[in-house]
Amino acid sequence: MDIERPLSPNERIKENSNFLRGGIAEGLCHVETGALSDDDGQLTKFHGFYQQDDRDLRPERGKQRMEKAFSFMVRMRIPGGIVTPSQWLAIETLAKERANGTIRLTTRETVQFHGILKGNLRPLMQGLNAVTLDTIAACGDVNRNVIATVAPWQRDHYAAISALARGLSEHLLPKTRAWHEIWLGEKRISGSVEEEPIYGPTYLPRKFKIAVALPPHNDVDVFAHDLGFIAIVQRGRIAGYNVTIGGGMGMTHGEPETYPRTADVIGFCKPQDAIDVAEKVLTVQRDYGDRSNRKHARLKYTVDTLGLDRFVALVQERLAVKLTAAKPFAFNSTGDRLGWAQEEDGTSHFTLFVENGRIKGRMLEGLHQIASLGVGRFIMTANQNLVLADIPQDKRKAVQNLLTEHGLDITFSGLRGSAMACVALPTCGLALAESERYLPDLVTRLQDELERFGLREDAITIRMTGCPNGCARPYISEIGLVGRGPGVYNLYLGGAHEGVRLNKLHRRDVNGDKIVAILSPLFEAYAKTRKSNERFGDFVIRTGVVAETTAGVNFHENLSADVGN
Ligand code: SRM
Ligand code: SF4
Repeated sequence: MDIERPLSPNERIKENSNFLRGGIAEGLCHVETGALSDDDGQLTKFHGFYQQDDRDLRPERGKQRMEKAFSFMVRMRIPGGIVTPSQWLAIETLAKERANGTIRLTTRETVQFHGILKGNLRPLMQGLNAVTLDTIAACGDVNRNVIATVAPWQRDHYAAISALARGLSEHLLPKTRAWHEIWLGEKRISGSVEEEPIYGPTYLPRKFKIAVALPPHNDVDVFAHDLGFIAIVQRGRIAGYNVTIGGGMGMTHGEPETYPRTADVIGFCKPQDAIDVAEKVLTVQRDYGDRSNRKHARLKYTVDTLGLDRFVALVQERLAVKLTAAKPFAFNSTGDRLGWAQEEDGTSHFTLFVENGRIKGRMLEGLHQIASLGVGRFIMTANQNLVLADIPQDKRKAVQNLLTEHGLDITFSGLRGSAMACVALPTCGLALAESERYLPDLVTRLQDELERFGLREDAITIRMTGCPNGCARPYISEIGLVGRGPGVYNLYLGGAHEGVRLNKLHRRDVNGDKIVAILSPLFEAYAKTRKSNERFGDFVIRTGVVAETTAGVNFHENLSADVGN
């Protein structure tokens, strides 16, 4: 990397933070404002939370010259998304008592609380700690929540991959005690010297994300991650993992040097070596990632700057064992298997569809009652859904009754079941357009069109984000909608149903009416002329609606001249 360029301001903030303490503890005492200082606002991410304000209220408060309606979003660290029923009940209580009364499941198998006032931050963290949960490194320039395919019905393999997710998360946790001191009041041992053996004092150049996939399910979108592990099952056991590096979604409109990128498969490792592989990939990114320009700091850019071969060689140099040739694998979907799945011994699992991950009202109440039965596990999926796992045979009827009573066992179209939207307005400070509050209505309109052509059951993946950062991974879905401004989106088409290929920009700046008008004839053509088992994303490429995109770097190239309204 070019060492002449100045470091980004965040590097100074991290370096001067005394291992992520900064002035957060003091800032909490300043009751005259609902906010924290700007520098501390960068550090709080490492503690799992962001300062936000209610954007719906901005104009009115601005008129009245009032401070913005500040509150905080807190994100938990839940490797593999697994919690016990009693932990779920604690999360629910905290959501009601300390946040805005909703639980928001995220695209990374965890929970976000919104609308937390400054004075509620400590009680919330302490409430989580009381049930052995935390928010450490859920955000910030560190390894984030590690996600894994959710497949409790594949018992042994699932146990292995979720253990790997936990192991990766624990191994790559920052070692600083800052979180325990600030939120739990832990006393610092005098004279103790702190260090970060893996990260060093300035942590990583940018966030770092890991996914573990269990084929044929690619529910975690493994190719969208900085680092991925694809389980290879041989003779009934996980023989090891194919390793992927260099995936990522975020980009900025109008800046072609930023782009989404699908990861490359770089080799195969044994199960016992996976954590070391992760550490070495992470340290190469730590040492070679761009610390000047945060828009160019993710691992995907380091891979493209160094070249894939050089990046892999640097990883190999640091590894005690060598990666061997990648093994064959195949994915068949990115979606969740919604509804009941039953095992031979009668154990059942129910995958609950949670529209855009927002749990409130009757759903919150129904889940409260199900958790109160005290059986099974609650597992969050990377599609923002919830699996009520390991329900014993004698409790299935009780769970089913509660699902029915609370209107949770419903049918919906293939499109709705395959839709994801990021949070966006009113809490996200970066949103340019609506997403979570708008996609359900748009899906209703598109679903009507699909029904006209007999495609109601087709699970076409559709994802919307309120800005180009890509939080719902829109660039890897069959239909992607990315906010450009109030009510307008860029429309992307041609991602693979299995999440192995990026989509391509088809139309710029289109509103809901236009989106329906563009997609309806494509749905009709798809219904009439698709090949057997052909997916919508493949169909639009075969019929020349969009060109195929392979890797990220050519994402902005070959835009057809007629892209526009
Ligand atoms: Fe994200 C920033 C929400 C998954 C890429 N993301 C944000 C912030 C914190 C806005 C901010 O920085 O002020 C959003 C908070 C909104 C709110 O009000 O809650 C936000 N991201 C989310 C969530 C909640 C979306 C959701 O609806 O589920 C997801 C939480 C995941 C988690 O539990 O950790 C979420 N974000 C993702 C993903 C998907 C993934 O990781 O699989 C991506 C794309 C993958 C990637 O990282 O490349 C993603 N979020 C971003 C980016 C762009 C990063 C980049 O490399 O350019 C930002 C902006 C940034 O970091 O500067 C961002
Ligand atoms: Fe906010 Fe943009 Fe992420 Fe949506 S994609 S949550 S608008 S940062």
